Amino acid sequence: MAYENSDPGADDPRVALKILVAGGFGVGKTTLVGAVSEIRPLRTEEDLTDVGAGVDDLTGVERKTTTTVAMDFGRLTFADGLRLYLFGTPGQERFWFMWDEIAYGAVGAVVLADTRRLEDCFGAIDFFEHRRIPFVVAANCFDGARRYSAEEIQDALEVDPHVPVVLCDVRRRDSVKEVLIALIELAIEDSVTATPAPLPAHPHR
Ligand SMILES: Nc1nc2c(ncn2[C@@H]2O[C@H](COP(=O)(O)OP(=O)(O)OP(=O)(O)O)[C@@H](O)[C@H]2O)c(=O)[nH]1
Ligand SMILES: [Mg+2]
Repeated sequence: MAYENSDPGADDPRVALKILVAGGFGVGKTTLVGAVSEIRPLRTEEDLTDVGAGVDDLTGVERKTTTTVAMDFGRLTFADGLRLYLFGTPGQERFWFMWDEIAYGAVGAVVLADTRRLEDCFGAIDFFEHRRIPFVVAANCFDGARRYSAEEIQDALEVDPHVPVVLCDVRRRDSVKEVLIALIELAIEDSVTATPAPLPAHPHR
């Protein structure tokens, strides 16, 4: 797959797809969308001290000062005319009631994982498995965290062997693109081999 236009907004995309970026609290979803978006990303950050004082477990992300309370939104266009609209979900469980709304019409998802807190992404994996939305697991390699191979992470998560597990650094644009390309390839593969699940009724209709 080719990379994006030098002026990505100039041409109309031939195909536009909605992609979700999900995962546990503080795993790097907002960072990922911001690293790759060709437009200024929409963010809904609130100060952690106001929103979750005494509630949020900051273990592993002690330097984090804000959290997503609704969603992130960004856009990425590849040179072959494929445009991705990226929707980042809020990570904290008390905001998960919004996930169905945000997920509506998505063709695939990135489940971001932090290998120091792998269990935090189980909720996201369950969510996409139940809705039969194709997903890749992307392990965000935080500085200082022990490195595991993709195979080790796949074993630990016990996900279906056809679910790609990719190591990434969500701060790096090229690294995020590799994750997104793996997801698009999976979504294309799934669409030719599987009967697509019927689109669920919109949660507010
Ligand atoms: N060292 C390091 N820090 C990272 C990395 N990825 C993200 N961070 C930092 O970790 C924190 C988490 O980033 P966010 O992008 O806000 O995480 P999030 O998943 O959107 O968080 P919520 O929306 O609150 O669930 C931020 O302080 C980032 O700067 C990484 O790969 N390495
Ligand atoms: Mg966020």
